Amino acid sequence: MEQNTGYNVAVLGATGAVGETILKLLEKKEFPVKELKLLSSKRSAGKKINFKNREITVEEAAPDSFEGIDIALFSAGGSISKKFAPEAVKRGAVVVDNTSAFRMNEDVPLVVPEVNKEDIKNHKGIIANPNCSTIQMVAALKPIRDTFGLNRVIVSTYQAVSGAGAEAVKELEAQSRDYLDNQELHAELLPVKGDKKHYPIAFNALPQIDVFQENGYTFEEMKMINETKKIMHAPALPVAATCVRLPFFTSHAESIYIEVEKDGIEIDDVWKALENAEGIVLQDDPATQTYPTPLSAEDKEEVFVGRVRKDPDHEKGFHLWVVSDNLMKGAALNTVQIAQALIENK
Ligand code: NAP
Ligand code: 3JM
Repeated sequence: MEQNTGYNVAVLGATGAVGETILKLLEKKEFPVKELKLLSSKRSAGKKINFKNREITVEEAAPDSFEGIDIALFSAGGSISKKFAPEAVKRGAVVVDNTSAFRMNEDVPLVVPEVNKEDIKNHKGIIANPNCSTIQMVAALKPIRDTFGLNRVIVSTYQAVSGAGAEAVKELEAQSRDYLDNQELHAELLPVKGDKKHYPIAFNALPQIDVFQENGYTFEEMKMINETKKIMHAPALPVAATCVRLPFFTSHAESIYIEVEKDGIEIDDVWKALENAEGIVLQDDPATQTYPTPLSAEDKEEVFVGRVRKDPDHEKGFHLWVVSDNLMKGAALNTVQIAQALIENK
């Protein structure tokens, strides 16, 4: 049923992996939607999607699609955001953008509500949602930094294929079947659509997510590095990243090495800081083999932390294992939480 009160909401990229999850969450969280507009490319225009027992027809995105829209949730890729965000803002909408298009712009807040919700109020029409791998990492680092200070971060990621979109999920499915049937593998998409070479992801590990930069890091790695500093308001924090794609469908896992500022910190202290933190669930008990995995985190809203260990050689060094559903907290949930915070501020 249509509501009379609430906000006119547009979802750009509504037929994609992130867009579909956004729709599920708007419904589950009872986001106050008055009118809902579902936008995609020409390919999916005309498709019908169910929202709150109502069929909504997907429309091809155009500048005028944003007429009368209060909140626009974008997840259709960076170039599409660059094209449509100014059009939406011009028409009075606030855009929550899931792409890397505006994240590092000075006048665009980059927000993980548990970490820097207060930055939302500085927006000038666009609020950026960070990269999936960044979100779960800063959510786990925030309580540690607040309690003990933070001197260094080194992360290696183990990322699910759904982070590369619905087509990448299909590629892994097809290659897995072909591999088990002793057939030739067809790699047409991963590691990066449009890059020169493609490698099979099935039964493999690809140390390239997004395109290479001049410094030898990939763009995904540089997103983690630069976004972490921006969200945590810590421009001088040393951060290094290695991002790897693995053949599972959902949830990113991260092995994170940190050095804290304070002396004399023990594992118990880190556990305590994490246990009380918003959005974090500690799953850490070697005696019972308790730790999070990509499968155990699937469809969950929280960021799960386990395997907290003290570095054998560095008194202030710790190692953590952090897992979260990349389409939930990593993308759609964080977007919806930003939209919720936005309407709370009003
Ligand atoms: P996806 O499954 O490939 O879906 C892409 C969506 O964008 C589809 O709805 C598609 O519509 C739409 N689209 C494509 N070209 C368009 C165009 N020219 N005009 C309007 N709509 C267009 O990808 P995804 O995994 O959902 O990711 C979408 C984007 O979200 C990514 O490109 C990335 O920038 C961002 N993302 C962010 C995070 C994060 O960590 N914050 C994570 C994943 C993705 P059709 O059905 O018509 O093709
Ligand atoms: C996650 O613009 C594009 O082609 C999308 C690339 C992309 C991004 C991005 O840079 O926006 C794919 C998957 C992300 C992201 O969240 O950074």
